[in-house]
Amino acid sequence: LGTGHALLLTARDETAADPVLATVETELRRAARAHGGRLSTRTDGEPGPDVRLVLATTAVHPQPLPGDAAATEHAWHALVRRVLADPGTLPPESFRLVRDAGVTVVAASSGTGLLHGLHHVARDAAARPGRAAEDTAVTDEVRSPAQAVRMLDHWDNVDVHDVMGQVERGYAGGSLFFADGALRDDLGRAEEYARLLGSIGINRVGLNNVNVHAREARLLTEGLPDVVRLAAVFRPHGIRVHLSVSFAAPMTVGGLPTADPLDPGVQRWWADVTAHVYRAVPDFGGYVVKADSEGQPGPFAYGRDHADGANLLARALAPFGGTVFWRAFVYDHHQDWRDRSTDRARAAHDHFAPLDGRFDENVVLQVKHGPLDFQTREAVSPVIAAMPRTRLAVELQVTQEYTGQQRHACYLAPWWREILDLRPWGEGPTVADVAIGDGPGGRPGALVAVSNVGDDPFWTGHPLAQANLYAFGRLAWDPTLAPEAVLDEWVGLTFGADPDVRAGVHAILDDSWRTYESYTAPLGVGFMVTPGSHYGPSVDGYEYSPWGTYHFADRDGIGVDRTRATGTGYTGQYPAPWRDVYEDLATCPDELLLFFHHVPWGHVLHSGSTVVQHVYDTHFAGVERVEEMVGTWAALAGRVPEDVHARVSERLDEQLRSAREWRDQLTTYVFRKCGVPDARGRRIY
Ligand code: GCW
Repeated sequence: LGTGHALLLTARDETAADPVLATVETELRRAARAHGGRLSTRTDGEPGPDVRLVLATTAVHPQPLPGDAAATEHAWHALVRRVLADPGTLPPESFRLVRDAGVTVVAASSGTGLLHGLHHVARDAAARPGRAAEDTAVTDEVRSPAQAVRMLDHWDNVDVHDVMGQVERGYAGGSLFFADGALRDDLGRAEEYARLLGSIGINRVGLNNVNVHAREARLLTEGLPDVVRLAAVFRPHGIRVHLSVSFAAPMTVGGLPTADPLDPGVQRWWADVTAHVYRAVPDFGGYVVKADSEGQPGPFAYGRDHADGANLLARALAPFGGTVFWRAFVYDHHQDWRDRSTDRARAAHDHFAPLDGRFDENVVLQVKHGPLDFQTREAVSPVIAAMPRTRLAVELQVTQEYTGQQRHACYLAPWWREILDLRPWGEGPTVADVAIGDGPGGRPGALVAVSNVGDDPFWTGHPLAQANLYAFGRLAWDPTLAPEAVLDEWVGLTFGADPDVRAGVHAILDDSWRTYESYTAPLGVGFMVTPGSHYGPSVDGYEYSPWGTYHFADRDGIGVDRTRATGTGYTGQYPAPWRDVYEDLATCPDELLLFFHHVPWGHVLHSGSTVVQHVYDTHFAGVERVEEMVGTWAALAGRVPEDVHARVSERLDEQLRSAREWRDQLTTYVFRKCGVPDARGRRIY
């Protein structure tokens, strides 16, 4: 604004009814304090000629406007009148942005729409420093989120749990919400987090871990005051909260003898408990459920299926407009490694595809993007194409469980774009379209991700991992944004306009996901991580385990035969063309080769290299790229805040150490299995 003036126009009784409007006002005051300029509201009289930014709800009557009493009609008066006289139809989260002759008008039908508009203007200003009021380009556009439900799930526990710590797969310290076995008294950081999420357009947050332990199961009942407080933290930013619940809660919390979804007593229990939640949190979003998975209770115990289970909760939520996010991550984690016919990758489709059409309309089936488990590279889950009569959410992992655990710099937006852009039927709708509701069934689902924040001073452990959180929100809003452009925005907002910092962060992050891939598990084979922690290499760590994640390397070859012809038949879960593309060695993409096929070490890839030489080359090259990252960052000393520089340097040192370990273990393992030397004679142990 500089010395200019901002004006917030709302109708008389609107602010009391819409808490997000108060946030818009607070944000404007903060901005004015930080960057200069003044703010007026509807009742403030005579804003004068220097109004640069007007935020108005469509409930505002264009006549009279503040300042109308004065003799002169200012330019902004005419513009605001024009917009408000005919604002168009604006859904609650949309906004209209009009720029003319140095004045910007944002109009929306709700506080949330206005807040999105304000953040858009702020982002735009930060991304284009120097773009000032004299910019006279005329704009008139409506902006809306592509995806209606944009959700972050927290895997936070109230208590600290022995193996997983407080935040399951959390790499940024303890929970922002809970400490010492209770909700924090001071929710100041949670408030900052809510503000941050609101600024990137997130509109739902799952508050607790999908593995629901005893204490957390009671957030529904005795713990409800905590949920009330957290809902109040998120509400002013347009975000609704969800709880992960335990399917066994009627027994463990309610004292009933069963949790059978067809039992009337169980149905009544869920209806009552849900009504109680809504009395306390009227805008409660609903439940998130992990059932019959990795030890969590579920409907299988009663001989029921997952539609019975999900609909039980959906019917309790329906009277209040709530939604159940039911996870499709269901597989046998007690597999016998000797059994070559069972294929974990098949499990979600085997369980859920036959249930298509049986889920109530307020059930969203939440599907991990890949068939296995958030690996660095996986094919897209075949469930996404298999359930046109079901609302589907695609689940991503912002927390870097398998992608370097926020010790490695790994910018995931390029990976997410590949996933979202894939066309499950070869042509027609993309994965993003299916989640949006533009798939064959036309049912809107959601984009969901597991959050990566904690109480770490840098929020995400690795300061550069903030870019992933930012990018998730931006891609959920608009899945067609280019990953480099999103990174550019994040760098501008985070570090300012220094072109060297911008170039340096791009050099480090743009290709970092492929770099990570290059020194870890090759060609889509997955895992090879240390069991339990999932950090660092352990090539055979899971090979004889019950978890169903094998690579089957022997002296002759490596990979999992998932073909219809000779393997587990998994390729048959895809529609054409993918069922054939993946089935045939001639068309299967290199990067997924070992996910779909078991091949000899000497098999020649489309790239022209052999599998064994590919492992050698990528692993040496990956480490070299990390060495370059270290140098690039070192050169930015003094140009970014010192504490950020120190933390990133420390993480990069660890990344380099770990990448060398991956390289040496992988190349040595492969050499010892097959005895084929590196064509370039590099050091193998
Ligand atoms: O990848 C696995 C993780 C588990 C997690 C599970 C899931 C919350 O290792 O820690 O449990 O996925 O997504 O449910």
